[in-house]
Amino acid sequence: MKDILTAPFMTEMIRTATNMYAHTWDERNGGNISLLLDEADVAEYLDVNAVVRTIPTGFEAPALDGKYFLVTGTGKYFKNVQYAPDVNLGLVRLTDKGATAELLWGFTDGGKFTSEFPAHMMSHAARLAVDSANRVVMHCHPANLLAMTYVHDLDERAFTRTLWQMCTECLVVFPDGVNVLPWMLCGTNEIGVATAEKMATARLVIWAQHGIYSAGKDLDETFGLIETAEKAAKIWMKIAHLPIKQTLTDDELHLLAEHFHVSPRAGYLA
Ligand code: 2HA
Ligand code: ZN
Repeated sequence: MKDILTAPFMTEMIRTATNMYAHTWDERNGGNISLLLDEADVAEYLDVNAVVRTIPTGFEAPALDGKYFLVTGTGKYFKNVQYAPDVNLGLVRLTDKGATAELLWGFTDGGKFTSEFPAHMMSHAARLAVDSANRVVMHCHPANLLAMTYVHDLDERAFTRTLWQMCTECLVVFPDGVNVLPWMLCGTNEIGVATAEKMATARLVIWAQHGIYSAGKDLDETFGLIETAEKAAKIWMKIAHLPIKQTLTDDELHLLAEHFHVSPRAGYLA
């Protein structure tokens, strides 16, 4: 059996959490990440029949039955992940239609997965239904996107168009745009269901006055989605109160879409 701390999925998870903290997106215990793993990859490092303990999830997600996830722990700080991965991360397998998580590694202080586990797992199921390559769900609290939710219209088309107009790259990176949830109580199955519904049509879902969810095929891509949207939000927060002389026009956005072979969300450009 190889040392799990040398597994590429582990080293990338640790690097990503560390980098998210460095970006100031994950103060204190803010934020959470879940990464879908293949059984064959896990089996190189762990005896998949050796269940350390079982943890009830409080929800059902039949589509994820038998699936393995590396996930951040509840109450754990991203800044500490690199120093004690076995305490701050856990590797679980869902069983019982998703109602039970079997812990195979980690959470060695008796801890468990993030309080946002329902939103993560339901989002995985929603994204896998539209794209079988989806592996990652990521949540964090980037300041400029959060700030925008206080002063910008929360209409999804309007919010998306503003972000697209702030940097040339945005439309190319997230042509599906951003979906927006109004403020809701976090850590519940209800916000999980609502987030997953929004994930069916976009890989970025804003939680107003709280943060953002992102989904993608790997940790880099999922991180990059947030990074790009947050950069656009930062520019908007710098300029929104100034007299605007010019912006990216819809014609220019169409030109970008054609050149980079992406399909902007239907109805979002004139
Ligand atoms: O886990 O970010 O939304 C800490 C959070 C809750
Ligand atoms: Zn949060």
